[in-house]
Amino acid sequence: MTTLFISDLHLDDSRPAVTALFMAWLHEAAARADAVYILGDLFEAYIGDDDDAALIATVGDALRLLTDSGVPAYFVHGNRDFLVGPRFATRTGLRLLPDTSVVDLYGTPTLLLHGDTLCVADIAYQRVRVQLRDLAWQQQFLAQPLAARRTFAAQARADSAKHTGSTDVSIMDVTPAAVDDAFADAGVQRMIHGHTHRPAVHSLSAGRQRIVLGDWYEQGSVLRVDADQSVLTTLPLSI
Ligand SMILES: [Mn+2]
Repeated sequence: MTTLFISDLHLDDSRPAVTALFMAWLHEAAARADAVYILGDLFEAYIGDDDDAALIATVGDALRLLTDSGVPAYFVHGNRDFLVGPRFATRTGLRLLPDTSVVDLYGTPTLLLHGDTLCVADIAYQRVRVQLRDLAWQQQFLAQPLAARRTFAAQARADSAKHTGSTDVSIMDVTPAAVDDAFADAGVQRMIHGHTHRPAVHSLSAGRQRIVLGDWYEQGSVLRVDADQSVLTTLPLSI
Protein backbone atom coordinates (compact mmCIF):
# COMPACT_ATOMS: atom_id res chain seq x y z
CA MET A 1 0.00 0.00 0.00
CA THR A 2 1.01 3.57 -0.57
CA THR A 3 0.91 6.94 1.14
CA LEU A 4 0.51 9.93 -1.17
CA PHE A 5 1.88 13.45 -0.76
CA ILE A 6 0.91 16.57 -2.66
CA SER A 7 1.38 20.31 -2.22
CA ASP A 8 1.28 23.58 -4.10
CA LEU A 9 -1.83 22.95 -6.17
CA HIS A 10 -2.67 26.64 -5.83
CA LEU A 11 -6.27 25.86 -6.74
CA ASP A 12 -7.89 28.91 -8.27
CA ASP A 13 -10.85 29.74 -10.50
CA SER A 14 -8.42 30.86 -13.20
CA ARG A 15 -7.11 27.29 -13.69
CA PRO A 16 -10.15 24.97 -13.81
CA ALA A 17 -8.19 22.15 -15.48
CA VAL A 18 -6.04 21.82 -12.36
CA THR A 19 -9.11 21.66 -10.14
CA ALA A 20 -10.60 19.00 -12.41
CA LEU A 21 -7.37 16.98 -12.29
CA PHE A 22 -7.33 17.18 -8.48
CA MET A 23 -10.95 16.08 -8.21
CA ALA A 24 -10.29 13.10 -10.51
CA TRP A 25 -7.18 12.22 -8.51
CA LEU A 26 -9.11 12.33 -5.21
CA HIS A 27 -11.68 10.00 -6.71
CA GLU A 28 -9.15 7.52 -8.10
CA ALA A 29 -5.57 7.28 -6.77
CA ALA A 30 -6.25 8.96 -3.44
CA ALA A 31 -9.22 6.72 -2.75
CA ARG A 32 -6.94 3.66 -2.91
CA ALA A 33 -4.17 5.09 -0.69
CA ASP A 34 -3.27 4.27 2.91
CA ALA A 35 -3.30 8.00 3.62
CA VAL A 36 -3.07 11.35 1.84
CA TYR A 37 -0.97 14.29 3.00
CA ILE A 38 -1.48 17.79 1.61
CA LEU A 39 1.60 19.82 2.54
CA GLY A 40 0.24 23.31 2.02
CA ASP A 41 -0.83 25.72 -0.69
CA LEU A 42 -3.78 23.59 -1.69
CA PHE A 43 -5.51 26.91 -2.41
CA GLU A 44 -4.02 29.93 -4.15
CA ALA A 45 -5.79 32.08 -1.58
CA TYR A 46 -7.81 31.30 1.55
CA ILE A 47 -9.44 34.12 3.46
CA GLY A 48 -11.22 32.22 6.21
CA ASP A 49 -13.47 29.24 6.87
CA ASP A 50 -16.54 31.42 6.27
CA ASP A 51 -15.56 32.03 2.63
CA ASP A 52 -18.58 31.12 0.49
CA ALA A 53 -16.63 30.71 -2.77
CA ALA A 54 -17.85 27.84 -4.97
CA LEU A 55 -14.33 26.48 -5.45
CA ILE A 56 -13.82 25.98 -1.72
CA ALA A 57 -17.20 24.25 -1.40
CA THR A 58 -16.50 21.95 -4.35
CA VAL A 59 -13.07 20.96 -3.07
CA GLY A 60 -14.40 20.61 0.46
CA ASP A 61 -17.12 18.21 -0.67
CA ALA A 62 -14.61 16.08 -2.60
CA LEU A 63 -12.30 15.87 0.41
CA ARG A 64 -15.27 14.86 2.56
CA LEU A 65 -16.04 11.98 0.17
CA LEU A 66 -12.43 10.81 0.46
CA THR A 67 -12.30 10.88 4.25
CA ASP A 68 -15.78 9.35 4.54
CA SER A 69 -14.52 6.45 2.41
CA GLY A 70 -11.98 5.73 5.17
CA VAL A 71 -8.81 7.30 3.78
CA PRO A 72 -7.17 9.53 6.40
CA ALA A 73 -6.20 12.90 4.93
CA TYR A 74 -3.84 15.36 6.61
CA PHE A 75 -3.19 19.02 5.96
CA VAL A 76 -0.21 21.26 6.73
CA HIS A 77 -0.73 24.99 6.23
CA GLY A 78 1.05 26.69 3.35
CA ASN A 79 1.86 30.35 3.01
CA ARG A 80 -1.29 30.85 0.91
CA ASP A 81 -3.80 28.86 2.94
CA PHE A 82 -2.57 29.39 6.50
CA LEU A 83 -6.11 30.41 7.49
CA VAL A 84 -7.57 26.96 6.90
CA GLY A 85 -9.17 26.41 10.28
CA PRO A 86 -11.23 24.06 12.42
CA ARG A 87 -14.48 24.60 10.50
CA PHE A 88 -12.91 23.50 7.21
CA ALA A 89 -11.30 20.58 9.02
CA THR A 90 -14.62 19.48 10.50
CA ARG A 91 -16.44 19.89 7.22
CA THR A 92 -13.89 17.91 5.19
CA GLY A 93 -12.58 15.44 7.72
CA LEU A 94 -9.06 16.77 7.11
CA ARG A 95 -6.75 16.43 10.10
CA LEU A 96 -4.73 19.60 10.58
CA LEU A 97 -1.08 19.05 11.41
CA PRO A 98 1.25 21.58 13.04
CA ASP A 99 3.79 23.44 10.89
CA THR A 100 6.29 20.66 11.47
CA SER A 101 5.56 17.11 12.47
CA VAL A 102 7.30 13.76 12.38
CA VAL A 103 5.31 10.79 11.14
CA ASP A 104 6.31 7.16 10.85
CA LEU A 105 6.05 6.01 7.24
CA TYR A 106 6.42 2.24 6.99
CA GLY A 107 9.10 2.34 9.68
CA THR A 108 10.92 5.51 8.60
CA PRO A 109 10.36 8.58 10.76
CA THR A 110 9.84 11.50 8.39
CA LEU A 111 9.64 15.24 8.96
CA LEU A 112 6.75 16.93 7.15
CA LEU A 113 6.50 20.67 6.56
CA HIS A 114 5.38 23.13 3.91
CA GLY A 115 8.93 24.35 3.34
CA ASP A 116 8.70 28.13 3.52
CA THR A 117 10.44 28.14 6.91
CA LEU A 118 13.51 26.65 5.21
CA CYS A 119 13.84 29.64 2.87
CA VAL A 120 15.42 31.90 5.46
CA ALA A 121 17.51 33.91 2.96
CA ASP A 122 14.31 35.61 1.77
CA ILE A 123 14.23 38.06 4.65
CA ALA A 124 11.41 40.18 3.24
CA TYR A 125 9.18 37.12 2.97
CA GLN A 126 10.07 35.89 6.46
CA ARG A 127 9.12 39.30 7.85
CA VAL A 128 5.70 39.13 6.17
CA ARG A 129 5.29 35.59 7.46
CA VAL A 130 5.71 36.68 11.07
CA GLN A 131 2.81 39.12 10.64
CA LEU A 132 0.52 36.71 8.79
CA ARG A 133 1.05 33.97 11.38
CA ASP A 134 0.42 36.28 14.34
CA LEU A 135 -2.82 35.20 16.02
CA ALA A 136 -3.89 38.74 16.92
CA TRP A 137 -3.38 39.83 13.31
CA GLN A 138 -5.36 36.82 12.09
CA GLN A 139 -8.27 37.55 14.43
CA GLN A 140 -8.38 41.15 13.31
CA PHE A 141 -8.25 40.02 9.65
CA LEU A 142 -10.99 37.39 10.06
CA ALA A 143 -13.24 40.00 11.72
CA GLN A 144 -13.32 42.00 8.48
CA PRO A 145 -16.07 41.50 5.89
CA LEU A 146 -15.35 38.91 3.16
CA ALA A 147 -15.16 41.61 0.49
CA ALA A 148 -12.43 43.47 2.37
CA ARG A 149 -10.54 40.24 2.92
CA ARG A 150 -10.79 39.39 -0.81
CA THR A 151 -9.33 42.80 -1.67
CA PHE A 152 -6.48 42.28 0.79
CA ALA A 153 -5.75 38.79 -0.58
CA ALA A 154 -5.66 40.07 -4.17
CA GLN A 155 -3.21 42.79 -3.16
CA ALA A 156 -1.06 40.30 -1.26
CA ARG A 157 -0.92 38.06 -4.34
CA ALA A 158 0.11 41.00 -6.53
CA ASP A 159 2.80 41.97 -4.02
CA SER A 160 4.01 38.37 -3.88
CA ALA A 161 4.23 38.14 -7.69
CA LYS A 162 6.16 41.41 -7.78
CA HIS A 163 8.51 40.20 -5.04
CA THR A 164 9.09 36.84 -6.75
CA GLY A 165 9.74 38.54 -10.08
CA SER A 166 12.28 40.98 -8.66
CA THR A 167 14.13 38.70 -6.25
CA ASP A 168 17.28 36.70 -6.94
CA VAL A 169 16.00 33.16 -7.53
CA SER A 170 18.69 31.65 -5.32
CA ILE A 171 17.18 33.10 -2.15
CA MET A 172 13.78 31.66 -3.09
CA ASP A 173 15.15 28.16 -2.47
CA VAL A 174 15.92 26.52 0.84
CA THR A 175 19.03 27.48 2.79
CA PRO A 176 21.24 24.43 3.45
CA ALA A 177 21.89 25.48 7.06
CA ALA A 178 18.14 25.70 7.71
CA VAL A 179 17.71 22.22 6.27
CA ASP A 180 20.48 20.91 8.53
CA ASP A 181 18.84 22.55 11.54
CA ALA A 182 15.45 21.09 10.68
CA PHE A 183 16.91 17.59 10.38
CA ALA A 184 18.75 17.99 13.69
CA ASP A 185 15.75 19.43 15.54
CA ALA A 186 13.49 16.63 14.33
CA GLY A 187 16.10 13.90 14.80
CA VAL A 188 15.17 12.19 11.52
CA GLN A 189 16.90 11.23 8.28
CA ARG A 190 14.09 12.09 5.85
CA MET A 191 11.99 15.17 5.22
CA ILE A 192 9.23 15.92 2.73
CA HIS A 193 8.21 19.46 1.81
CA GLY A 194 6.89 21.62 -1.01
CA HIS A 195 6.76 25.37 -1.45
CA THR A 196 9.81 25.88 -3.68
CA HIS A 197 8.20 24.25 -6.74
CA ARG A 198 11.50 22.44 -7.39
CA PRO A 199 10.52 18.76 -7.29
CA ALA A 200 13.44 16.48 -6.53
CA VAL A 201 14.73 13.71 -4.31
CA HIS A 202 17.94 15.03 -2.76
CA SER A 203 20.33 12.51 -1.20
CA LEU A 204 22.36 14.43 1.36
CA SER A 205 25.29 13.58 3.59
CA ALA A 206 24.89 11.27 6.57
CA GLY A 207 22.21 9.30 4.75
CA ARG A 208 19.71 12.11 4.86
CA GLN A 209 17.08 12.51 2.19
CA ARG A 210 15.11 15.67 1.33
CA ILE A 211 12.15 15.15 -0.95
CA VAL A 212 10.60 18.22 -2.58
CA LEU A 213 7.10 18.03 -4.02
CA GLY A 214 6.22 19.74 -7.28
CA ASP A 215 3.50 22.26 -8.05
CA TRP A 216 0.33 21.68 -10.05
CA TYR A 217 0.70 24.25 -12.80
CA GLU A 218 1.65 22.43 -16.02
CA GLN A 219 0.86 18.97 -14.57
CA GLY A 220 -0.05 17.29 -11.33
CA SER A 221 2.75 16.18 -9.00
CA VAL A 222 2.43 13.35 -6.50
CA LEU A 223 4.94 11.62 -4.25
CA ARG A 224 4.18 7.96 -3.67
CA VAL A 225 5.78 6.43 -0.58
CA ASP A 226 5.61 2.78 0.34
CA ALA A 227 7.73 0.44 2.43
CA ASP A 228 10.38 0.11 -0.29
CA GLN A 229 10.66 3.42 -2.11
CA SER A 230 9.63 7.03 -2.62
CA VAL A 231 8.75 8.01 -6.17
CA LEU A 232 7.86 11.43 -7.52
CA THR A 233 5.32 11.13 -10.29
CA THR A 234 3.54 13.58 -12.56
CA LEU A 235 -0.04 13.55 -13.77
CA PRO A 236 -0.83 14.88 -17.22
CA LEU A 237 -3.12 17.88 -17.38
CA SER A 238 -5.78 17.38 -20.03
CA ILE A 239 -6.73 20.68 -21.56
MN1 LIG B 1 4.20 27.93 -0.56
